[in-house]
Amino acid sequence: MPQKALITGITGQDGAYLAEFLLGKGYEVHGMVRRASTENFERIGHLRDRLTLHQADLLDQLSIVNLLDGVQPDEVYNLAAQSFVPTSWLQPLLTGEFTALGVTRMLEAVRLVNPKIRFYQASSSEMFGAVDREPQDEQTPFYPRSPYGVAKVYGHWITINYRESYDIFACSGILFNHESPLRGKEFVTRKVTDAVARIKLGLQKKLLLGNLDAARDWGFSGDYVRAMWLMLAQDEPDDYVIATGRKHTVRQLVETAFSCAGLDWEKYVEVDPALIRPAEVHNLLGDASRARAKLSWEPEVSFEQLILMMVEADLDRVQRQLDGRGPEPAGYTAWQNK
Ligand code: NAP
Ligand code: G4F
Repeated sequence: MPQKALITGITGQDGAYLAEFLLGKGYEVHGMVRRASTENFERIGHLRDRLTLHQADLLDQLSIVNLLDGVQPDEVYNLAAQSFVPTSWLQPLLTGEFTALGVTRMLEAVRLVNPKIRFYQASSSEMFGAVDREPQDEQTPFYPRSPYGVAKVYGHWITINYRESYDIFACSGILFNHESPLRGKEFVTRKVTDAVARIKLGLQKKLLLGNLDAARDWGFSGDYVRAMWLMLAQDEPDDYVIATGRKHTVRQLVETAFSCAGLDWEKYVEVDPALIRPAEVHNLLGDASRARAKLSWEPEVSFEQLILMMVEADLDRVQRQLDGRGPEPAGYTAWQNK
């Protein structure tokens, strides 16, 4: 019998990479999707006939209990969340419902349906926030700076609490920023690589950005979903920082991305004060020593390879649209070897 995995957030960036990764490992993969008036399956279009999708919602406890009861998964990966930090100031209550209480709803369903299910929670380096030390590891105190970061701290601790209270195999992956050609276009890396492609191909003249001095530890989503799976494959549950150990500023990101297309970024980029956040996380740099030692996990894609991969993918996509050929379905395999 193949192992069965259920992924919440399967239509998102990580959900698509994780689904493809688990299918490659021989898993039977199920995905939870919320009802929408039009389907939103672009990121998993190339996998659609190998997945089983089920409607349920993080806001609806009974729908999650029924889903777990029907699927009877061995592993649950809880990736669903309101994941965009600026939106969390505009919709703080909804962010708390999805990103914080949604985790408790998932854990309650595991506890009620089958406490032997192995559970992965998508925690975030945003929990570190206003850091007082560098690099950050599993012992670094949290000081979240947005309603999103606060909600993720709740999700992190409730996961640990269910592990300690009910002996559930629950792991929390504290993942630093990870990107790919499937990243949402509102996040800074993809906003930049999409703009580079559109500027290069004559469709855009300017790129408005916020804080160019913020620094992040950026890795590749395809590397990070492998770490999620490794966490659930251990003898004991634990929490792990997943990061590359290198950081770059947004300014360096912009410089790298524009130079991939032979462009001088200073001719196109302007700072828009409206994009500066009410409270910023200025610096994040991760120390993934525990993951290296216990999971034998290493990132395989460097920052420079990642940005080049994203610029090439966006150039290809925009050129296809200009040619009237439409977007190419882009999955893990398609970009893995670039
Ligand atoms: P993403 O692309 O924004 O995907 C989020 C997913 O959550 C989408 O599939 C979305 O479905 C789903 N979702 C949102 N609200 C839902 C609800 N009420 N019920 C059911 N599904 C819902 O995020 P990502 O980058 O893949 O990140 C995956 C997870 O890792 C998130 O929890 C994020 O907070 C966390 N994380 C991400 C990073 C990173 O750098 N990418 C770092 C640390 C932690 P729709 O398609 O219907 O909107
Ligand atoms: O790409 P970002 O929006 O990612 P952020 O806020 O770090 O959050 C992402 O990573 C977290 C992990 O640490 C995840 F938990 C979370 O779900 C999400 O995936 O912004 C990165 C930095 C920020 O400092 C922001 O102020 O880029 C700066 N920035 C500058 N100009 C901008 C822009 N960010 C965006 N989105 N758009 C800009 O125009």
